[in-house]
Amino acid sequence: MKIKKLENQIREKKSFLCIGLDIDLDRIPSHLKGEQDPIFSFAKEIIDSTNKFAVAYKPNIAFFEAQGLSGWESLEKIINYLNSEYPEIFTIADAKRGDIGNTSNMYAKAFFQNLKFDSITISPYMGKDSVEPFLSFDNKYVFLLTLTSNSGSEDFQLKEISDTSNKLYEEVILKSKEWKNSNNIMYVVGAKNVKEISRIRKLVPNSYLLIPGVGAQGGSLKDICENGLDNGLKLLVNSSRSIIYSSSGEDYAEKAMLAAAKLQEEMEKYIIDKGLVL
Ligand code: NUP
Repeated sequence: MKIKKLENQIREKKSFLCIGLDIDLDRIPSHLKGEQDPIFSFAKEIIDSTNKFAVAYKPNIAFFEAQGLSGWESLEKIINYLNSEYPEIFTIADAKRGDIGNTSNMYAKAFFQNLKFDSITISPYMGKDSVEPFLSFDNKYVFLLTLTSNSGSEDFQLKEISDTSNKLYEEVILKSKEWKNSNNIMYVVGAKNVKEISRIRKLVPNSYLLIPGVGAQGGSLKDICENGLDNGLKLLVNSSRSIIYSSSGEDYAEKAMLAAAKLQEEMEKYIIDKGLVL
């Protein structure tokens, strides 16, 4: 079961690092531009050089969609490469989907059956019947956007709902626990929401939290670990740009490896400092 593999990897690698593959053609090193599929070549080198330190990869689908048909082909090659060369690694399609049930079912088929991702990010705001189609697949997981890392998260997610005095993001969590196969739900929480991370950890002590926003967005790994890391080790911290664009030269894969190793080293330190059992 893939989730067991994820748990084992976190303990073996002493890492809960997820590397975001937000691959922008304008930012990849110029020596790759002449390759037949520069996006895939870039991703392959990044994956080969960083996988010792990472337990998950998260391609953000927007970057591939922006390239049209060739972008989808690159995405397909990347997920196939991960699944064949590194089957223990957990994969997340950061697609932020969610629609009426009939349509969600098609999104689920696209990302789970066709592309064979292990999980997908979902916007929860169309409610139960928009999310449940994604939960009906065995061994496939849903990351609900709960409290996002952008400043606009204040517009709705942090607002109190008048009849409960819960914040909207809390209501998303509480409601989602009632849904069918809710054990397959995980939650996305932006790194800067430090206070809320410990609140969310208490609301869903046995669920994975995916925390983006370390690196380019300035979130602190220390704060995340203080508030979200416990013996369950059910945490994934994502960094994209600060790893994959560590260098714009021919040494990009090596520099990405060093950036990933540095984050892993810090993660290991927090695991040890907290006295957690590996
Ligand atoms: O709340 C969120 N914040 C966020 O940055 C939810 C996300 N899925 N993301 C994604 O994480 C974002 O779209 C990007 O793919 C990645 C963060 O990238 P970076 O800031 O580490 O480069």
